Amino acid sequence: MQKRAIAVHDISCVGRCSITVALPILSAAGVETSIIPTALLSTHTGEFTGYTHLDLSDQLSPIAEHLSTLGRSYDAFYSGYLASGRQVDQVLDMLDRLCDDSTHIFVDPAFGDHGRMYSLMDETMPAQMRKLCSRARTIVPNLTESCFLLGKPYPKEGCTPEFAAELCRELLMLGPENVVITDIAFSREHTGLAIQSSHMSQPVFQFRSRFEGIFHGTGDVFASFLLAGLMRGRTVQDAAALALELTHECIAATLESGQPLRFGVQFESVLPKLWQRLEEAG
Ligand code: PXL
Repeated sequence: MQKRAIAVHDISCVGRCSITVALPILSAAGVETSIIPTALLSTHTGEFTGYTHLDLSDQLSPIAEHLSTLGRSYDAFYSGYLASGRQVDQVLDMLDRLCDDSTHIFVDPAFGDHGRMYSLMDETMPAQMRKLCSRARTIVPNLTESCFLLGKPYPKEGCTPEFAAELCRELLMLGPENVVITDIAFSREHTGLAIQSSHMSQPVFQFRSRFEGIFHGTGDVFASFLLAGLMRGRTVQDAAALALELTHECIAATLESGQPLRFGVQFESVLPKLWQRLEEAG
């Protein structure tokens, strides 16, 4: 049976993030994907100025209410960038309306990076997002979001394996079964993931060589590849390894193309490989 997901993110018209990444990646994995847009922006807020921003909070409950009458169930509920801390309560309400016990609730907190919250975020976001993480089966925070979620200072001087393990342990205590932290690095040369599921006593780490630069939207690209792998039956560690490998290839392709980095990473050329690798997995 074809799998079905619902993706709850903003629409950034230009810049390859959120829905413009989640939708093509999940579709390329063979997953039917519906969307609920949380905000409409002309670009992401990372390396652009003068962007437009329309908060779609007043649409969320009516959309969820209508969708709940359609008699459809979802194999995965994928939440990403939300326009405000208040929207978390609306997303929690969506979980009640649109999900059942078998729905994989997959949460990318998507509110910060590089030690800071994104430009339009309000202070309530970390505490609100903790509530959503508590309802999730899998969470995919980056190092910055993990620190904000747990009220810990961002390790400016670098992360240690002990600190990464502490983050994983405390994030698991919020309630999810699987924690995948991105942007984990113990040296300048590598970057990667800390992965821990509730049955594990320690995280496992996966690394790739690090490219110099800030690559917008890679969190969304990675999370979308990860969910694609999970929905196609991979284990968390296998799906994470595939997502890390493919994200690395997207960055390499972007650097080779010479495109300005604020337009996001070139994931399009990697989609055939995603399909191929998921088919191999059977
Ligand atoms: O990729 C995360 C993201 C999503 N949506 C918007 C953003 C960002 C990161 O800056 O600004 C609008």
